[in-house]
Amino acid sequence: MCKVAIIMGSTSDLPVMEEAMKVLKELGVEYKATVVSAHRTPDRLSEFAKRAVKDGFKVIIAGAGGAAHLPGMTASYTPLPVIGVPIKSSNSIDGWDSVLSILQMPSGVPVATVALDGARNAGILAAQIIATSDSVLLDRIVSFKSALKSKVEDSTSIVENHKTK
Ligand code: RP5
Repeated sequence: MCKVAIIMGSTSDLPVMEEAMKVLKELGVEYKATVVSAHRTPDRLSEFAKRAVKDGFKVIIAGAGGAAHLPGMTASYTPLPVIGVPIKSSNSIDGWDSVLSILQMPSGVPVATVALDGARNAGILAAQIIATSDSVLLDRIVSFKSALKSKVEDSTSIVENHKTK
């Protein structure tokens, strides 16, 4: 059963949201992805969000651009944690509209908002949430973080030995 649902407002969001899929695959976490538009398919949104627990999901990643109401409205329907990905879309004013729409939720209805186009972090955060009750996945996350650390440590000599022209 897929524990992570990835929803996005439009197929045009896919190039950004694919980064969440890639990292979840890297970490061995199965996901189910689909398009749900808050404004254009509101019934589909409420149906999806209301049955998400029954469908076995543990966390939802929702990405949208412009007047991005998908993550917040999803969070209003479900007790599951929702991670919001603001997207710099074709109808966006530099992405700020999307960032603020997703970030500025009213008290009581949180959406864990990642950076603009930050779908990779959304995938990592979703995996970390699942890993709180999955020790095998937790070990994978520890290795993943350790690889990040090694990459930085291995790169320090580039700066330390750099000679300006
Ligand atoms: C939002 O409007 C979608 O999430 C997308 O980011 C943006 C543009 O959608 P399309 O016009 O490309 O379908 O609702």
